[in-house]
Amino acid sequence: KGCEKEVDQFPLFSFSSVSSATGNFSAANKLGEGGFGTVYKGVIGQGEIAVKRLLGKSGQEIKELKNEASVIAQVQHKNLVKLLGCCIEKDERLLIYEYMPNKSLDCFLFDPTKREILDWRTRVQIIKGVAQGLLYLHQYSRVRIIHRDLKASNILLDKDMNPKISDFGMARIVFGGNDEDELQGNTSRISGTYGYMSPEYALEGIFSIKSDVFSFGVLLLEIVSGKKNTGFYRTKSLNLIGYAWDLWTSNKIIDLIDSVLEEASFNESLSRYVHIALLCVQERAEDRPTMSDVVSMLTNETSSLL
Ligand code: ACK
Repeated sequence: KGCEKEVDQFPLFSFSSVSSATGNFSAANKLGEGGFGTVYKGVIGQGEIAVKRLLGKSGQEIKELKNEASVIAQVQHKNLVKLLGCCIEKDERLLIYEYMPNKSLDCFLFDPTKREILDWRTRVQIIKGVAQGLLYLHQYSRVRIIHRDLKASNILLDKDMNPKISDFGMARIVFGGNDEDELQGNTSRISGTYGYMSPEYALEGIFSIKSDVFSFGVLLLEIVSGKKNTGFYRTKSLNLIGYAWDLWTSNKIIDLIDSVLEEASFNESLSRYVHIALLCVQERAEDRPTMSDVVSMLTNETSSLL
């Protein structure tokens, strides 16, 4: 099934309408940059939009944009960012998304002044939402999808601070197989974000739903601790890879908790969340829970896995 066909399933926007919605892609409307190009804010009628504009015209970049469109064409969930349409005209490749007024989780979590806005209740809402979105990708959607680049900057927040997973440029669709551990792929082009990457992916290019679970665990630790994962070490081949699992397990749980949360909520659920995260960042993929296990651990007060 060709990607072009899937892209065409979306409402097509004309280049001129998107261009005027974003003030001709003016610098003032720029939301940020990604590996693929630039994201702009725009207004069409009453609605606000975010436009992802592919700049590079290389085969790889076009492939990633098409990949993103073909993946997102398959999915719809309250915790996944919604694609409203696209534009393919001449040399232009645009993806048009719903606008997320609170931008990314990254902006809140690692900014000392904004971090305080994230009270425990909001963090729980974000953690549970991301877990639901990822579970949907892994198991509820018509196909199984491995995101491969889950991280704080790819979690967007709506006006009520509900999280939406974004950036499907690296996602892979895997078909068939009921045994969740069997659903894996292998790549020699290891791209993603060190620190969130599971050891088997960083070292050998093996990705699976369990490598997403690892990234989720790192994200969960970041949300609870308010600290960015920056643990790195050198491998035999002298590449730097994320070493989150050691960094976090070497600390006592209490030391991990974000100081802005301490008095209000060092409670049982907080330490439960750290335990869940530590299960997710285990070195061996087969020891990690599935997202379905994680969601039930997050929602049930008691679980045999804890
Ligand atoms: O962290 P940010 O402010 O939030 O910077 C990145 C940047 O664009 C590059 O990805 C922001 N961004 C991406 N998609 C959206 C969206 N749908 N609504 C609002 N901001 C977005 C993201």
